[in-house]
Amino acid sequence: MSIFDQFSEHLIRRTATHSSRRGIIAKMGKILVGAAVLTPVLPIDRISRYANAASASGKDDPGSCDYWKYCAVDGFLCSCCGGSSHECPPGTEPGNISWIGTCHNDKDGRNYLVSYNDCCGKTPCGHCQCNTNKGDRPGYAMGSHNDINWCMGNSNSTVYNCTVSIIVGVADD
Ligand code: ABN
Repeated sequence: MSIFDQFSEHLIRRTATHSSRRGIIAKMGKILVGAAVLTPVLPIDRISRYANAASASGKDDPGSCDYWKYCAVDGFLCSCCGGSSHECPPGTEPGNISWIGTCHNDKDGRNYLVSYNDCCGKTPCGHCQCNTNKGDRPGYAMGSHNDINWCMGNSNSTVYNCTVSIIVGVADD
């Protein structure tokens, strides 16, 4: 037997003689409780964890209805349809008429005017349907109703594909 093996055996036997199973379990319990109490107060950088939590909630994700710019949207997000949050997908064109909303951006604490333009010329995209509808009024209040195919104002194609959200200005300056 090598010296290392002898030393290990000696150490293990000594530990076994001087400690009970219950004692070891009790010690492990103390360590676990201590770790649970101390970990939240240790000076660890948790910013990335909170950043992930924010994007998991969709607030930072242009492919999610929770994205701040989409507060008054009604339609399929062009960012899920081959375009982006502000660009129509290839083969479609923006409608001439738009719906305007005011959305609050948590990141800088400001309110922005957002224009919701329908993209026209292809069949409805069918992905990421969002109905956040802030400021929307029932259909009988035509001037404040957003559940409308704004492509109807186009001469080329009135077929609705998806909706883009374009920042047109700051609302509270
Ligand atoms: N403005 C989006 C939309 C398009 C067609 C029908 C309803 C709403």
